[in-house]
Amino acid sequence: MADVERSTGGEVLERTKQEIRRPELFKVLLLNDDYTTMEFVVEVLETIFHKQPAEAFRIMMMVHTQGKGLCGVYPHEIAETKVETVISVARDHGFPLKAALEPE
Ligand code: TYC
Repeated sequence: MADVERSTGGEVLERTKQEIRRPELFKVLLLNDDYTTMEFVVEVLETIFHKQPAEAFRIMMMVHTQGKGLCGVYPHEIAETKVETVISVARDHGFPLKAALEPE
C-alpha cells in the first residue's frame, strides 16, 4: 500500500473553494375568488405567512383587485407546504381559496 502511494505521489487532493448552493426559490401567490371572505384571507396571511395586519390587508386587497398577490418567496419544499396548508385550512372552513407556486 505504501509503495502504491509513493508511486502515485501519495498526494491528497483538497477542495480549496467552498461551493455555495443557494436553493431555487418559488413565489407563493394567493388567487382571487368570489366566495372566500376578506377577513379569512387576512387571517391566512397573518397566520401562515406571518404578515403584520396592515401588510396582510394590503396583499388581500391586491388579490381582490388584481386577481393575484404575492405572499412570500421560499425554497421549493417550504413553498409547497405553504400552498398545501392554505388549501387545507381554507377547505376546513368551507372556502374555495386557491394558492399557487411560481418560479422566481
Ligand atoms: N374577492 C373576495 C371577496 O370579495 C375576497 C378575496 C380576496 C378572496 C383575496 C380571495 O385571495 C383572495 N369576498
